Amino acid sequence: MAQLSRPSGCSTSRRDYRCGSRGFRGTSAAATTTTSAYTDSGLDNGTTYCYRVTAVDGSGNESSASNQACATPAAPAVRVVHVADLDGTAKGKGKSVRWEAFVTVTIRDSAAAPVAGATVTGNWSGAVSAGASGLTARNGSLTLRTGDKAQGPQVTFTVTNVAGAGLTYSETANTDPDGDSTGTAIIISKP
Ligand SMILES: [Ca+2]
Repeated sequence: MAQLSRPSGCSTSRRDYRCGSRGFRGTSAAATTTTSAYTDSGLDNGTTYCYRVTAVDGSGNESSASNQACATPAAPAVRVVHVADLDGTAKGKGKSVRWEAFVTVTIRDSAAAPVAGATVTGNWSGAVSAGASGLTARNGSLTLRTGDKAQGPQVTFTVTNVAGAGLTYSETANTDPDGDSTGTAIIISKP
């Protein structure tokens, strides 16, 4: 995007003709505006667009054009992220049949850098049926817990989504270096 800026000294008075400006893209007028800024949209990324501005007064007299200013729009950077590890632990509650499971999820990007602030969403199934979600910390990890309500021999945690501003989740890249999960799902057994 490029903006055609208000000429210096332009007042906000509606009668101030200097506030009326006409932008050019190439050799034809791209837009006419009476406001202080203009956003040019619908452009192609990677293509350079150059602009000049003229001012037009109430009688249609047009100034000479300003110097040219150029800009090249680019697509926003996309960070592709995946689950780099799932680890599970379990804790018994004395003689109670109930127990608690914990899963630590680690998110990394395609350069293997830890991803902080990613929202990990998943669900527990088996000994507990519940959804769970949370934000990764600086080291790219977060730990989710079932609470003291697991009843049954084992519980599975499955990651259903990883989301965040500028992040794209690639489930097919999920992995687990120690092999105790598929990278997407992990089974945790009663202690
Ligand atoms: Ca693991």
